Amino acid sequence: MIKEIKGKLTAGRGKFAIVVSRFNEFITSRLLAGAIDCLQRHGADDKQIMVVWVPGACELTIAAKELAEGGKYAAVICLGAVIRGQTPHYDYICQQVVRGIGQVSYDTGVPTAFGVLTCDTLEQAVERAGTKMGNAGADAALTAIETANVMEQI
Ligand code: INI
Repeated sequence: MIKEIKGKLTAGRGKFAIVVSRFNEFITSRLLAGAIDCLQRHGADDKQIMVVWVPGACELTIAAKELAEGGKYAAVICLGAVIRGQTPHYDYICQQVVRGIGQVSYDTGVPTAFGVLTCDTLEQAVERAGTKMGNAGADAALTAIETANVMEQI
């Protein structure tokens, strides 16, 4: 018989840390609301959720690393919004953030979910922060729940 592991979509008793950037707070506050709502709907209570605000997307990684290394959290969820229109260094920020968050997961073994919007326009970000394209914060929270459960079973 083939042994198979599939992540359950229940928060269980583990704690979840959410790191969220203040830059583009109009968008990131909606990603945060989506992530919290998703965690709660999958069984997490307030005591299982910790929210850490950082200045911008570039600071997500260092806070996520500290939280993951502390060993208290089943998963870390990173939320931010990088919008091309506002910055010539958009590509550098995106590269740094994608790589940094992936590195935290890899180095610590704690699932670190990527809920950072990288959009050309503010309108695209709005669409992914709770309007027609869903909510990337909720998607990242669900990924965190599932991966935390997979890691627990492995
Ligand atoms: N931070 C973001 O989260 N999104 C952006 O779109 C952005 N832009 O456009 O510059 C941004 N910049 C700030 C950056 O993340 C750092 O906070 C800053 O460079 C200080 O380290």
